[in-house]
Amino acid sequence: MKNIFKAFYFVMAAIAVTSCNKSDDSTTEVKDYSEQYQKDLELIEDFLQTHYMEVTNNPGATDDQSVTFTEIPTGGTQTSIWNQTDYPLQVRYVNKHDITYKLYYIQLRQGSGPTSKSPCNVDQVLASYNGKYIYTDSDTEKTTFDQFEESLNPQTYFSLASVIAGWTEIFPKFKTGSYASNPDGTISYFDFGAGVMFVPSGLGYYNVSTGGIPSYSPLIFSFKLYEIIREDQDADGIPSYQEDIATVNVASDGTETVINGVPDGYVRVLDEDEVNPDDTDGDDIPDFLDIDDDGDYFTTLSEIKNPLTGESYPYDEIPTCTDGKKKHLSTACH
Ligand SMILES: [Ca+2]
Ligand SMILES: [Ca+2]
Ligand SMILES: [Ca+2]
Ligand SMILES: [Ca+2]
Repeated sequence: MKNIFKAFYFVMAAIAVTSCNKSDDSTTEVKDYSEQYQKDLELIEDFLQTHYMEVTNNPGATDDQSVTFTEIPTGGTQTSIWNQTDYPLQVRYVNKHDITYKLYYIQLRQGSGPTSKSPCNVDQVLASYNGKYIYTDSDTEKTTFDQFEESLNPQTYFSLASVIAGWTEIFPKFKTGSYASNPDGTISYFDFGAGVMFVPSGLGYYNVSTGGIPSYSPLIFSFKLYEIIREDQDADGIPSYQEDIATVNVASDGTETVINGVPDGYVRVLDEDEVNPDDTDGDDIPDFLDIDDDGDYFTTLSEIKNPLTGESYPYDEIPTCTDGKKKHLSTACH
């Protein structure tokens, strides 16, 4: 039963990704991930060392927290992105394709406000963004970039479960802000999370050429997180972000440290030979895809139902068992 459900989920995910592909997509031979990553990292780090950035501060306007990149001219005194300290370069290490990716990103602003919240890595986001790819100019042999897409007034949400891995990994680091409707029907956004990510092609489109981006391009996305929609992938009444039960920290050498009981905004599907810290009953189906999280043969939906109202309890009010765990996460009661 559970395996059928799991297979169904993967089919759905595959359809979602495929349907996003544009008709001009083309694929080339799949190169060795490790070799390509070294090239991408070199290009990204050279970009960071040879360019500076400028950030617009214009609260409530469309260009607030927009960022531009410019090559430092010969003899120029501008401080490179690499060396500047106004917006420290941060790194998220990501284990994928048997390598540990160094995913550089910058928080222009994390995002704040009374209803501010972070998406988990399978929620939906409403975000404006500007996409560029980095390449070596064949004439000058210098590292440069081209813009391939810009979305300033987003109308549609993207599921972080079905976009490039760079987005899936970085958006949970940011929060929404607040917004207000204007008399003319437009919306002004304030205090939203805003950032930049520098994505190796292995966490981007890799061997696919799409939407004007050549295959094997490292990408730069600057983005603003305006709003999110919580997902409940397994429809068990508990939003996926509340089925995130462990923190996984990845060190630069790829070593993973797990802190159980502390959510980190990321849930994962892992291979069957790997222990998944976000899988309570250890049946290889992580909680966010498991309709019976504790494996006691009572569905989570039935275990979190308030017998008086017939409705699901809000997460904080789900009763606990004698072992101190919430009902749907303990085989001690149901
Ligand atoms: Ca759920
Ligand atoms: Ca499970
Ligand atoms: Ca579940
Ligand atoms: Ca159960």
